[in-house]
Amino acid sequence: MAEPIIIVGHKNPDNDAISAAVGLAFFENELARRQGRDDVYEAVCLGPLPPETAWNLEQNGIDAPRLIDHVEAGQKVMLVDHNELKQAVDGLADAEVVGIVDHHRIGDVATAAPIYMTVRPWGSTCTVISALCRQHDIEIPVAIANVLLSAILTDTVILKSPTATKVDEEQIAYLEGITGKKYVEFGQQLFKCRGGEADLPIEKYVGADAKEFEVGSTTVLIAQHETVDLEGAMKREEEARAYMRKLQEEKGYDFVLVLVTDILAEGSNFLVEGNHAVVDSVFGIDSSKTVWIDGILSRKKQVAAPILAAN
Ligand SMILES: [Mn+2]
Repeated sequence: MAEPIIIVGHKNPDNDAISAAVGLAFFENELARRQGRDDVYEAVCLGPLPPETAWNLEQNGIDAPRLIDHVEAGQKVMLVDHNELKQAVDGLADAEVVGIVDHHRIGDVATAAPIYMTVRPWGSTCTVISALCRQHDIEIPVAIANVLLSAILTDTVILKSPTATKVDEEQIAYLEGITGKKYVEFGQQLFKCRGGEADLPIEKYVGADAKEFEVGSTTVLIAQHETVDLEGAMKREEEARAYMRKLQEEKGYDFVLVLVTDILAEGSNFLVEGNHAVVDSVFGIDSSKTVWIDGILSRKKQVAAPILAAN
């Protein structure tokens, strides 16, 4: 048997990097069989499986891709979900890249020979792979459809991300038809695998996506914590507020606002520590305690902009 052509995603793999390797290996093996080629394709990975990937592969009876840390010189490789050397497997410069399937900007991987390259500006690499299967009339088995669907959902944050496109929606609908799954529910199950809320260090909860803004002569901090488990997130409200007060005192912020955004319910809880007069007048609320506002998803457009405009 020929030595396998390996299919590999980026370092520090996410669900899309691993699911795309599994999905593309299915597609390439099927295509080779139809075309009477004896090429064999093997999905591999460069790091541990994210919890949602481990769960989903197990549910579908698919073995985890083999873990590797480098490739030998001359090894034939297909890249998924990346095309930049600094994200790629060690040794790639001396290997032979024979294909790329991706949804990122074009980086710096150079090849000696012409290759197959399918790059689309869609929400996930698995969207591209689902489209490839359909284009080639390759019927997707339920297990592989679950794998592809999972990564479209995690990469597009269940279609809520600004990176989600019409094509992602179409492929989700197609894969729902095969798997019999409802995508919102499945997406929620996947995000819940991350466990997240209870284990997240509080400085990440508050600070992972925090930005300073100048409001008049003062500086404020506006942070956003996105979740699919609002109840779990709000169990940590007191801890979050204590950390917000600490930040406010240390940095001299006029106020610290944390939006706890439920991406499924499409709204946000407003948590304010410090001088809440500005937030109150802009949004017509009393933020001395937590207030929910429907429809608030974007810190930039719906929160920071009106607060800055009010001064
Ligand atoms: Mn991706």
